[in-house]
Amino acid sequence: MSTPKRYLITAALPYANGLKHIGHLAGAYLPADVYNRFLKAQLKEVVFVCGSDEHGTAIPIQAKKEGTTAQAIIDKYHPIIEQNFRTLGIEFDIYHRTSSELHHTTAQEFFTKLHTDGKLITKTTEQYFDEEANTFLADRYIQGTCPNCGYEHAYGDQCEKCGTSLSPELLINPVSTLSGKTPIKKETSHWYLPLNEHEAFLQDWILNTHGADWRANVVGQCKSWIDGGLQPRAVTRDLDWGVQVPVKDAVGKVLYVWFDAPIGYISATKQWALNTGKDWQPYWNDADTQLVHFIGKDNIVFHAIIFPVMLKLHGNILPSFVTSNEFMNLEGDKMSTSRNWKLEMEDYINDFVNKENGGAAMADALRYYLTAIAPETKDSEFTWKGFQDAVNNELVAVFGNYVNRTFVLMHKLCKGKVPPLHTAVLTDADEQFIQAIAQTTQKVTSLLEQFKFRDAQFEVIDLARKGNKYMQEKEPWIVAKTLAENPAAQQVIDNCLHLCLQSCANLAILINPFLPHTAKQMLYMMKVVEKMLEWKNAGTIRLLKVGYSLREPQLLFRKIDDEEITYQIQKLHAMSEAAKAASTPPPAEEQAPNYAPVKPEIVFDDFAKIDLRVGTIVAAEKVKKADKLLQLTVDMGFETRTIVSGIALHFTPEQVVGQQVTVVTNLAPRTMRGIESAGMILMAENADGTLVFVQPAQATAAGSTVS
Ligand code: B3M
Ligand code: ZN
Repeated sequence: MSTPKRYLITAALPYANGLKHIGHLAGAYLPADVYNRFLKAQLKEVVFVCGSDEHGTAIPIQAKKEGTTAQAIIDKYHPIIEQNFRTLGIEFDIYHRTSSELHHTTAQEFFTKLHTDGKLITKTTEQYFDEEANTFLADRYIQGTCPNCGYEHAYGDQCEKCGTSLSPELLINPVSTLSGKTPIKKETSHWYLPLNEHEAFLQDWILNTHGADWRANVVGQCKSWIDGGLQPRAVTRDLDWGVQVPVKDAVGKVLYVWFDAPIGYISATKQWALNTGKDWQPYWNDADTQLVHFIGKDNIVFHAIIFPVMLKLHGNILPSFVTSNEFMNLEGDKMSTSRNWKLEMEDYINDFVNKENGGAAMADALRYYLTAIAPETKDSEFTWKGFQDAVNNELVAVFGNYVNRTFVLMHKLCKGKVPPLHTAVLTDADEQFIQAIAQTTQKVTSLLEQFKFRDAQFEVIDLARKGNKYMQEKEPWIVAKTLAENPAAQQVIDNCLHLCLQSCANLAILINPFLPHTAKQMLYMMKVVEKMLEWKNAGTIRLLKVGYSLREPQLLFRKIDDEEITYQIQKLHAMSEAAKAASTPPPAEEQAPNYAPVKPEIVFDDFAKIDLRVGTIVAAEKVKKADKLLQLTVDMGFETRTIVSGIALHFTPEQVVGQQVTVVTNLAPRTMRGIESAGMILMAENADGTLVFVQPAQATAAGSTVS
């Protein structure tokens, strides 16, 4: 393809049925964002779209679990997921919703065109029906044993264990997830996309045109699908949640979620155009557009086989790249929402990012580690120790340290100004370092163009490593000691720091797609505007003007302590144990808890006397000779208090440190086991006696009042 005129980047639309974890982030959103920032730094015309997938059976199933409506579920999760992404620096141009009217009409028009052009076929077949719930059982409403791996809880559309995509008829021993009963079969009519008619096209387009430039995992999965023989694929369902099938008499039928969701990329582009006064059409209709899909591994066939056939039949352009990662495991096991073996973006943000002093840099720290271990060609593994090592040994010790040393020395030895470059006295080492800057830029550019994000980021850090080595060899701080007898030595110092500073400016440009917050911090230190980050500026040593005075250095990253990772590992195990306990249903008689009787009525003034505040537990230890008591040090914002709490049988000291709690602040002090307790911590008690903290849903400043 000649140089594209414009780019459209899409990242898979997450189901708005729950919080998303770092496996999702690493799989699609982070690489998409890096690519987006890389193209934008080249001043290309780029639109980066994403949004919530709000249809399919996953949503009403979650609603049932939470005892609410499908609408309430999407309204709850859509904004949180978007905010989580944005906090971690994922810079979508639009984060749209498939529940929007614009999407419904776009998807319906798309279907209608295929339908009226005679591109779809209809078939009447027998499908599973739940007599008790009086409904057909599409996709996740049916479970059974996977014919591929034997997993007993595979869904009608997919086995979550082995990733195979399924259809309800393939399940062994199917049961309805609505009633738990064995379903009967009943006739129903649906529209199908006759994939079998497009086999030759797919064969040629995927295997011949893109066999060499797409990743092996994508080509491999498509090949095995095509080799297996393609079948007509139903694009409608008997369901009441989704986009209505725009055909008269198609009552109670909606578009299959995997038919409407990818059209969500089109409706998102339309909404972006409406918001910005631009034209959306060329992005989907002009062959000079490069369309790039970033997706998870289990979305491959939908983006590389089914959606392309839909686009071709509808007259749109086809994707130039479909880029998918393998899976990222966590601490030795597969990430799983149902088993609670995961690290949610929300949790990471609460524990690391929503903190004063360096919190924002921790978003970059996560981005760094996830890219460093990106499962581009094979599964990879997130470990907390690995995270700590990457942050402490690479970001802090190599990148941050190099930038910091450069600025400190420039202030000490060059009066805080960019020193001149004395070309007459350049050494081989200087020349080599200048070359390294240019070569790194070329390498990073070429790797990013090939979607090799992991290697590209490695090269950037490696330039900082080379910078440290160069500085170590030049030893300007030693040379400075000879200045009294040899004033000309200042030229050696100038050259070294000139090149180190110019390399720092280059590092800011090159690291920007990966660690955007860090790049901005560096701009601040260099007192330059964002325009400097344009990619074309990289590779040269003419970025910072001689004589320009720069700011004092700021630490770009902080170290991760052992306690922080121990806490995270304990938390991961505790959460997964809790999920295990919750998945074992309690005996029937335990299901209705015995509620404590309601206390006698009080007037508002009685309540108003209680001073409730948010506090943060900053230290905890067991009280000697008292099994039940923990001595807590609680940061109340305005002061720090000691509170003794009877929770030692429920929590270890490590589990409570860092927790935000609600404190009764004006309760008269009590002395327990010789310790004066200045306040009380509110707890909720479940019917089975387990305790949970009453705490704010989001990080809140200590000392905030609760009313
Ligand atoms: N919502 C599946 C997923 O989150 C699906 C992606 C749609 S992309 C058009 O894995
Ligand atoms: Zn399976």
